[in-house]
Amino acid sequence: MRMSVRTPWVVLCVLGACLPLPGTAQDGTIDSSAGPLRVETVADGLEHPWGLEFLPDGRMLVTERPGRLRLVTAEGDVGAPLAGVPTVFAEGQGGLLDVALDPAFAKNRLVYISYAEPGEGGASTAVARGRLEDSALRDVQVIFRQTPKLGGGNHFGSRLAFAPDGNLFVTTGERFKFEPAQDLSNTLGKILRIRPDGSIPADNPFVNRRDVAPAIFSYGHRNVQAAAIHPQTGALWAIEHGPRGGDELNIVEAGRNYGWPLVSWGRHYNLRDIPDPDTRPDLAQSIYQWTPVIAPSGMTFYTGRLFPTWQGDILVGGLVAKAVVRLKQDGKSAEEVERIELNARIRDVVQGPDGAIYALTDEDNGAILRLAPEARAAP
Ligand SMILES: [Ca+2]
Repeated sequence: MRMSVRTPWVVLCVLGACLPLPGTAQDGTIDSSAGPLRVETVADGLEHPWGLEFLPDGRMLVTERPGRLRLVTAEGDVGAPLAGVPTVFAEGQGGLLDVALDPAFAKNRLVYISYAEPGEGGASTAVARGRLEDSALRDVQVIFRQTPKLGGGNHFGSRLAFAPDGNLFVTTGERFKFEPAQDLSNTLGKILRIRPDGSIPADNPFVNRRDVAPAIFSYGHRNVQAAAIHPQTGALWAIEHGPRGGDELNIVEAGRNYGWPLVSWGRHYNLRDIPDPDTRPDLAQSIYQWTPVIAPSGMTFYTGRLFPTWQGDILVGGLVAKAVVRLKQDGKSAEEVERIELNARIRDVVQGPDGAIYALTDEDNGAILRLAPEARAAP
């Protein structure tokens, strides 16, 4: 059975009988197209956890939006905040955001974080990296920062995704200021492509234009908080928040304009009009959109062994949907096929080394949830 996204219930299924229970996300068994799913809280007591990454040793690195980075063991023991994390602008949607491991982490121990960086004029999205030790990030360097800093607490992005070629994609937002997403002299409302040390790849699409910020890979984005590399094509796929309606899934191509705020599937609350139609031939077309919104957070392509029927599927967290949303995709197009209702704002979705699905709940007392099949067929 499938519950409405607005209903404040979870579904408890026992031996095939499903019973809705009130409350927040909790341990139990819920129904899914892959059979009953066991949902368990691996750890809680995390304040608005935002990004999660597994280390090769099975531990997790988790960000908390107020500015803490912690190690969490597979058993759920939550470590003290790591030293060395830069001061963040922890207001509104700002704070410590995503975390990513260097592709050569096993050798260099480098960890990347994105965050809202405070400074004169307000804040802006920044990326830093440091070497992970058990109690600290060491030798932390800021490898990217937007300029100038701006007032307001909205639309900082930001997800980090390493491409197969070793470059780092950084997604941003337009700080709720609309037009900057079309202005190529800044990095607001853009997806950026940098080298791991923050330098600019020589084959970025606008490196030969002096009037363009050279880190720009694509533009016309509103607020991109979900991004992942397609496991077969190697392309970056990203999902951004629409205004009132119009969350969109985009395949991100070099140099392309994704339209915001010239066009949108949504309506911009009552602040201003976004013209119809929802796209134009000269603008990149999203491959899927949600109206009403799910409020997309983190995403992953599922490639694990626990869910054979979900191979290659997109799993994206929904803040408003309070669910993990599953989409089928074929490398060129995608379509939602299922919502795994969790009755909590979901901020990130990650595949664990065990093939289970891990989700962060965006709450004052946020949790790491683990989703796995309740019972597996005998071999
Ligand atoms: Ca668009």
